[in-house]
Amino acid sequence: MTSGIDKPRRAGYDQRGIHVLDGCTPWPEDLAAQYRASGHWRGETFDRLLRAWVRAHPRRTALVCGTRRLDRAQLAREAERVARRLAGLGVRAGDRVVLQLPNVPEFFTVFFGLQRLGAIPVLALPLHRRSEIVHLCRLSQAVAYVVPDVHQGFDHRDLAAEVLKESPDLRHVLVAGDPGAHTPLDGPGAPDLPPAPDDASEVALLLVSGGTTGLPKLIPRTHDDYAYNVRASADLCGFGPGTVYLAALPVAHNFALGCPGVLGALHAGGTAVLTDEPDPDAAFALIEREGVTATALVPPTARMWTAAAEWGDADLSSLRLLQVGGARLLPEHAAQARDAFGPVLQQVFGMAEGLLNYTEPDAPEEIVLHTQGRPLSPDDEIRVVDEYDRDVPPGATGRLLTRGPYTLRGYYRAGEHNATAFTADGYYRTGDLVRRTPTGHLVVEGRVKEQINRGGDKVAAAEVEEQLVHHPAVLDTAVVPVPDDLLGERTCAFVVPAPGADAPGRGELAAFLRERGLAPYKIPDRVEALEALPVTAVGKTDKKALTELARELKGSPRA
Ligand code: OOB
Repeated sequence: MTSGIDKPRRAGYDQRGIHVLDGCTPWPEDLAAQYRASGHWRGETFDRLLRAWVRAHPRRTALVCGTRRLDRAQLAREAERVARRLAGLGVRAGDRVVLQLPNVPEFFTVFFGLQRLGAIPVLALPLHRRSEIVHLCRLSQAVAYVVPDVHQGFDHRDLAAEVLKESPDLRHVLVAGDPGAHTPLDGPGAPDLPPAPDDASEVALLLVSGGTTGLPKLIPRTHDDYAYNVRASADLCGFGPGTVYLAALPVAHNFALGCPGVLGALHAGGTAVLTDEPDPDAAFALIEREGVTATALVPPTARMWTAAAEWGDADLSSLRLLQVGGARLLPEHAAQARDAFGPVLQQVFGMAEGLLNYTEPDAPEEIVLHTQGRPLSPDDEIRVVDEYDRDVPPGATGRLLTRGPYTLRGYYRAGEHNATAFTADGYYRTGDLVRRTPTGHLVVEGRVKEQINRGGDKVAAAEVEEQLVHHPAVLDTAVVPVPDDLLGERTCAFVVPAPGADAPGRGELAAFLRERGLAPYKIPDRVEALEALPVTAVGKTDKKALTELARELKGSPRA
């Protein structure tokens, strides 16, 4: 199954002759030149960066996970071993590999192993299931899929067996742990490796977007742009050799990976502690034990930590930076966190697509409590516009458009979607409604995109709707957010039963969606039957009216 290994290939093409950047939109040359000239883009690949990090401090601890500790030299050696293993299986530069691992060291040995080969990790989230993974494998034409054996009671080997059947390009499933019927990640590999590709303008990784349409999109991040994302974030957050970063959010997500995240800690000469248990009991014990100095949370977890810190007696004095982002943090919750943890709070408004906004570590309290931060780069271009793309007056709320040195110019292989997701001059339409303060900080006021933000987990309404209409008793459906005290929002699905059918209840639809392989966090929290969906004057489903209705129904008994 390793056809074409020895075929000579042209630079930039994978072994099937597909251009690696096929479907990726490069930055215009003049802007690329500007980003290089200003030192944002330094021509360094992640493979080179890892080597530099090892040379600087080979014995310094890179990763801690439970009782396991890897220094930088060990991390690089393990990555090289994975690279040989994958090369032995025929994985080559430019190939895509879906990586679905939780917060364990193997995530990084595989990530850097792929970087060594010039192969491209597609970073699936641990909670993604058959529907998402098959889509990611097909869209990226992945040749391999890397999974844990069992994680949080879910057997990823069974999932992988199903994915294999439905993904024509997928040749290998590699398991970190007990491989079952698949290939072990550990094992013999190629005796030699080809030279590491060294073009930093190539794609280094593909991140999964929160999505607004039927299926998740892939976000190409180049070495140049993502290394800048990591370096500039680490600088702004004051990361250094003494940094001990606790990754309590999934490292497959941009926030914990590179904002500054684990990669930022490694870049700065620090250490990353990996955990899958963000609950305060487990996390506080780790903070004490490892002397954690920085971490990142979504708002619901931040609230749990705040409550626990107010009552508990854990020694959290090592903590210098508590980042909260991914969803709206109410000012009163921000104030409570500040009271519980001291002046260490930082708000982060970011997106896998690129643009990052941070409140500065020395920002006045007013800024930290009431804004979601300021763009990271002096070359981040921001526009706040109305529905016709006209700039709104200063300080008014409008739609956020952005372009810059680490914001994508197009989703991967998504020509049609890109035509509406970007302006003609390359601004990304974030779908967020913001207002800009006189200091240049942004306040997130809402969104125009049809996405539900379930405590940081993003649910594209259309993706759930497209699954629901497959149910024989569902004629039509619309999924909208409902406010929720803890998660900020939950999902409500309105369903119109098919003629003659009884409206299916939540339990039945949840089982149906699980069966169809949808990630568990996308399953509607609430289901309401309607005779017909309300429509707007132009005949489209009136989501505004439905969102209002969901709000009103909130207190009533659930279906
Ligand atoms: C982060 O990335 P994604 O790709 O999961 O989600 C991006 C979207 C934003 O467009 C916005 O709608 C929402 O999540 N969001 C926030 C927010 N941070 C993100 N909404 C309100 N307040 C905030 N602070 O979520 C992400 C990526 C990198 C760093 C941090 C978060």
